[in-house]
Amino acid sequence: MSEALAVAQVLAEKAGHLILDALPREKRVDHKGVVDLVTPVDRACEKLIIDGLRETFPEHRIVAEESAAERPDAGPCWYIDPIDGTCNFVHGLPHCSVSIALIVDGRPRVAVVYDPAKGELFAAEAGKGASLNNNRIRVSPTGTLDQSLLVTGFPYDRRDNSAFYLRYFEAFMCNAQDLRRYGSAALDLCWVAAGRFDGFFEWGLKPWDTAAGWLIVEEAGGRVSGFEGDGFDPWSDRIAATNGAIHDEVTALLVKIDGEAGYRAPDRAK
Ligand code: 2AM
Ligand code: CA
Repeated sequence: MSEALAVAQVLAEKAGHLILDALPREKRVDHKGVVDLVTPVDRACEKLIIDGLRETFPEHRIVAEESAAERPDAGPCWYIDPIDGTCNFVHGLPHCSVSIALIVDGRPRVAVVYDPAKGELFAAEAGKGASLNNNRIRVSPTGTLDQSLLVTGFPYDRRDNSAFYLRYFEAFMCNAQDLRRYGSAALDLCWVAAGRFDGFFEWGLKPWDTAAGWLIVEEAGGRVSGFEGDGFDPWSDRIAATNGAIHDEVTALLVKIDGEAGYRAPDRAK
C-alpha cells in the first residue's frame, strides 16, 4: 500500500470517529445557502484531515469543501469532503461519509471513502483495484437498464428547478427496475463500485464529492463519464457512473431527456 493511501485511510477513520460521536447529538447548523448546510463537525473534520495531509505531504495542493480553493493546473492535489451527506448527518440519519482523493495531473491515483456509521472503508489505488474493508469489490453484472437499480440525487438548486430534475426522475422510474435517492454522492459511487447499485447520475456536484468515488468505480471495473458518455472531469457539472454494461443505455436516456422539447435547466450558477 502506498504512503498516500495509508495516510488517507488513517485520516478518514479519525474524522469518522468525530462524525460517529456527533451523529446522535443535536448539531449547530449554519446555512451556506437555503439547502446547503455546514456544522462545526464538518469544519473540525476538514481541519484534522488538512493538518494530517500537510504534515506528510507539505508540497501537495489541497481542495476542500469548507475552504476556498481553485482548480489546480498540474501536480498532486488532494480533494477532501469532510462530510458527504451533511443533510443526513444533521438529521441523525446514519448515511454519510468522509471522502479523500489524490489526483495527480488530472488523473485520480488514490481514493478513500469512509462510512463511519456502517464501519465501511472503500479504497482504491490506480491500477490496483478497489476494496471494501480490504476485500476486493467489483461492479454488478446487470446487463440492461430494465433490470437495473439506480441511484441519483437532487441538486442544491432543486427548489428552483424541481420540474427539470423530476423529468429525469420520471424517465428512469419508468425505464429502470427502480431508482433511489440516498443523499451522499460519494457513497452512491462506492455502492455502484460494490455492485449494490448498477448506476448513478447527478448534476451540480463538486470535485470533492466525486473525486474519490470516481477512482473507486473505475478500479471496480465500472465506467464514469459526463452525461454524453465522454470522459469525466470532476470540475464539470454532470456525472454518470455505471457498471459499464448499462452505460450507453443510461447516457442515451440522459441525452434524450436533455434534448426533449429543447428543455434546458435554468442557470445553475451558485
Ligand atoms: P454534501 O453533503 O457534501 O454537501 C446529495 O445529492 C449530494 O449533493 C451530496 O453529495 C451533497 O454533498 C451534495 N450537495 C449538497 N448540497 C450541495 C451544494 N450546495 N452544492 C453542491 N453539492 C451539494
Ligand atoms: Ca460536505
